Amino acid sequence: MLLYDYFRSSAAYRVRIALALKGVPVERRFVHLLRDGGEQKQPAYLAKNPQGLVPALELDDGTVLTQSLAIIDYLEALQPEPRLIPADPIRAARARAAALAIACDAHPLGNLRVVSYLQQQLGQSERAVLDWRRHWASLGLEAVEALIRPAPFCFCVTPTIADVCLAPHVFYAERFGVSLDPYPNIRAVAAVCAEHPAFQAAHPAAQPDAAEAAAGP
Ligand SMILES: N[C@@H](CCC(=O)N[C@@H](CS)C(=O)NCC(=O)O)C(=O)O
Repeated sequence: MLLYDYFRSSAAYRVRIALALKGVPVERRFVHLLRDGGEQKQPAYLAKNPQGLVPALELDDGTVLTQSLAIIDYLEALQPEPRLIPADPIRAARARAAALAIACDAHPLGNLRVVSYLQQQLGQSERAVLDWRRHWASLGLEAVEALIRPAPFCFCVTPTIADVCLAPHVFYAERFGVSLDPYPNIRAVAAVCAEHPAFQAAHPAAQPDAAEAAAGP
């Protein structure tokens, strides 16, 4: 399988964590979201994912899956262990709720195309865009803080889909200067995730395209 990836993409980071947790090997192709006007908007990538977003997962028969949570559902069906959706229906619903609070409610508002539109089409300043990012990232953290019950991961002794979505959101929030001080539950879970080898392997700083970006102009 081939993962179309970008080191700083929260959505791709979710898929990298799920792949690492399940021990599913993939090849990777890096789609640089900023280079040459955005490689995600170029015809070669749009042929894979017409939505022009990463991640995408190309299967060995050429089928392309898009949307991080749909890709993670596929991985869960392909390789059920370790489970990312708890067996208990209430816990499963809660883990999904935390994941969706991040992936559907908070993350899209900080996405590159959204903030580029704010700046380039609506003439908002860098400062206003930073405030925007922090505001929506914080609301996402508030929502998750109230939902999770660290055990020591969000809901269980092992990571679930909630942790898979939370770690990238924490990375994003901290990158833009949001403090985790008001969120003790999230701080506890983030610390446990930071010690877990799958989360470490998936971290943006550990990706080959991060090194390339650092070495670039
Ligand atoms: N809901 C999608 C979101 C994918 C997404 O927004 N990806 C971002 C990076 S995190 C992207 O490709 N942005 C490119 C752009 O905005 O042009 C998913 O979960 O896969």
